[in-house]
Amino acid sequence: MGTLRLVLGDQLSRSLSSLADADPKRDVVLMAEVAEEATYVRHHKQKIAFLFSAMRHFAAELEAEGFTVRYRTIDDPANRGSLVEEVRATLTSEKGLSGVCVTACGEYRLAQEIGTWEQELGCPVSVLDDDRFLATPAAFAAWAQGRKQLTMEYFYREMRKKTGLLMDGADPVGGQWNYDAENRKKLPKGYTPPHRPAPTLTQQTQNVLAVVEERFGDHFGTLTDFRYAVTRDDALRALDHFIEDCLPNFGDYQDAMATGEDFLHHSLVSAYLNAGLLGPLEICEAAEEAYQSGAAPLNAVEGFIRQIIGWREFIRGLYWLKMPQYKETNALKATNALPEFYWTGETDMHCMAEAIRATRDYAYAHHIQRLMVTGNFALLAGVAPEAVNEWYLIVYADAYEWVQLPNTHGMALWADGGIVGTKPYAASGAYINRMSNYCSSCRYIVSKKTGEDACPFNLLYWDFMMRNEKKLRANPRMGMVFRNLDKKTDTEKKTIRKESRALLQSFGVL
Ligand code: FAD
Ligand code: DLZ
Ligand code: SF4
Repeated sequence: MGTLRLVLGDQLSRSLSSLADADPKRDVVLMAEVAEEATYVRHHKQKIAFLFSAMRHFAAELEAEGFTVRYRTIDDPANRGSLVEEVRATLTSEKGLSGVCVTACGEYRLAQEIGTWEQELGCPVSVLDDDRFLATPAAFAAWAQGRKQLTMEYFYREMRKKTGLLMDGADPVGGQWNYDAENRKKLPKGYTPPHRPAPTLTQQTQNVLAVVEERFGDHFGTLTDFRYAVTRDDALRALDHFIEDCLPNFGDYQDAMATGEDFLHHSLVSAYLNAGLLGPLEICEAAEEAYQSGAAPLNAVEGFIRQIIGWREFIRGLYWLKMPQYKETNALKATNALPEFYWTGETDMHCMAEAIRATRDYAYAHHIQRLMVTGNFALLAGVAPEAVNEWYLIVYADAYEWVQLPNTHGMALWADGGIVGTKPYAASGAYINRMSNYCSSCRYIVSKKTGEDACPFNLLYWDFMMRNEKKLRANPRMGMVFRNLDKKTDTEKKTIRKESRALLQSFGVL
């Protein structure tokens, strides 16, 4: 008897555990584009197009290898709309299948559902570990056991030792584990970041783009400038380009932002990595090789590797350790509405308009835009975590709950009360001005703290501190902030409160 091997949209890796011992003679691979997965949140059009096209190319590669692949397209009239019904139909239509095998999925919601399938389908369903990560959920839990604070930096050092990346025996190459202090430069005036070539659209991608526009035309985002690689080969080419042209300055300009520059020196690999077209180790090894050959400096290479074997793995470990309670936390009791301009980009705050425009056009924004612009605004404005989490899960092509949630809920909103970050990443306009050229094109004035034209981030920053004083004053890392708040007179505080309220009302937040 054979096995039905279900491959999900973000499992496009030939080394996938559910394919490792697959027998092309007896087994059947099932891949399905289903409305349930495409609409459980209203994903960005480019996210759906990227995944559907990448799924179709991956299915064709498996077929070329000799596998029997049953592939259900979204516009097939026989499409049953959900994964479980597609599995059931395939078990019925294909003869000689005795059970189902699937690699563990990336979202708690679907994992719970798959847990009911044995009963639902009346056959064995085996769920295998997803070994495309460096740390299993069990290994992360063992590392976390007994620690008061889960600090990424310590976890990262373990991952460096485990992988041997940038190690000189037992010591870190260069003598330091972390070169972050060197990675905070603003982009020099007149500087042109590297050109980012896009792969030629295959016929399959063009078909998918048409289907997505027709079927999901009312979802957020545009399809006009679709630039994603949809095969492993094209993703590898994009990686090569990053390593050669962008990595050398990745560290220096990692936190920089600039009007009209949506990609800067970032790798743009997250969508490929999270969907399985590329693996974390091969990416880090390519970066290390650039350091060894003298093509990229240590601050860039260490900073880049840390994001992948440090942050990415740490975030995933936390998700599986803390779910499902994690999602229910709301440490700052934030309940306000997400402003409409998160969907339209129509706001006079130039930094926000830029981040949302890039998000709409590319299903992408880089980390500092996500954290210190759109995330920071939602934090300061007290927007309810559910609304912010949903927005981030919808709008980015790399978004799956295992990685989106701890980043949004924990890192950006501090809704977890200090698990991901010891203090909220709250910042006034001064930070955005220091790291970007946005403020010079803004109708608000970044140096103004109150009054007409005052930068909203300035007003909201102090209002946030006053609103959350009881919860944050005792935090040892917030001492300086509250000492500065104490220097404000009662009249100043009243003005901030009054103007912030009016501002939030005008934004539709209150
Ligand atoms: P680069 O800047 O080139 O970094 C290299 C790689 O490091 C990324 O591709 C990514 O795989 C990894 N990485 C870096 N930072 C993180 C991090 N904090 N968590 C996990 N991996 C990281 N990343 C996602 O992959 N999916 C998400 O849904 C997502 N949502 C986010 C939401 C918020 C509010 C914030 C603050 C961050 C979020 N991130 C998310 C992390 C990070 O912003 C993106 O991974 C990164 O911007 C992707 O662009 P890049 O590939 O050019 O990254
Ligand atoms: C995100 C997504 C979308 C949009 N569509 C599909 C789909 O039609 N079929 C599928 O197998 N997977 C899809 N995915 C990815 C899944 O949502 C993803 O596997 C789970 O969220 C777990 O990470
Ligand atoms: Fe953003 Fe304020 Fe600068 Fe305008 S002035 S771009 S709102 S930080």
